[in-house]
Amino acid sequence: MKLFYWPKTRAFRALWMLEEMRAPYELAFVNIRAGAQNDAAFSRVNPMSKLPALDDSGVRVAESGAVLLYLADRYPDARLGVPADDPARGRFLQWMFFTGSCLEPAMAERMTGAQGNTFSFGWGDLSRVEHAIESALEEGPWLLGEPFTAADILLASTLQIAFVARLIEPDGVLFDYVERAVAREGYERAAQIDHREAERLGLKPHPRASAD
Ligand SMILES: N[C@@H](CCC(=O)N[C@@H](CS)C(=O)NCC(=O)O)C(=O)O
Repeated sequence: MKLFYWPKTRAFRALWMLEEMRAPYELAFVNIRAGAQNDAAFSRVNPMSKLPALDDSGVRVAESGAVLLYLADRYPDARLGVPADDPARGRFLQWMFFTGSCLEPAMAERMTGAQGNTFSFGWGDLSRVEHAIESALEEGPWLLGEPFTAADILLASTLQIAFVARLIEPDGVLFDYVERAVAREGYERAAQIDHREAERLGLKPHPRASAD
């Protein structure tokens, strides 16, 4: 299993997933700051020329949500997904799509200061997105209640960015949720690898959001 990766990017989500699963993998470095994502060889892996992407013995997958869903299904024993015949699969898929379809566009909109049409835009707006996450977390520590899943990796890693960029205030239910997620051993291992590689490559380490 090869993860196309560069530190301090959305490839971190896939790294976190792989570390949670303890699956064997190697990192293939794509220096997106130097334009390596536009090389013809990588464009064949992901025609969008973006990270993350996977090559699993010739099976190529890009888009972080799809990468995590692929891994969850490929390694069911890691229990980071929900089997197709489980009634919880529907909710799991909903949250697997939510980060890329709702949270990220709402964050981008808030960042640009644009005034969107909340009725027509698929993500509504950031307030509606925050409210949806808060209501999902009423049931338990994670999106699906007790089990921690790939959907939590997507969501928590993206909320972390929203906190650092002060698009969402780092407090309350969402902050506690992210704190729980980053306390996991899988996160810690992935963060250490990301920091180590960022340092080795001369990049600045990721800032962490704090409640103060
Ligand atoms: N929707 C994509 C977004 C991926 C993305 O934007 N990756 C950034 C790094 S965080 C990238 O590779 N940018 C390089 C470029 O656009 O040329 C996903 O979730 O995988």
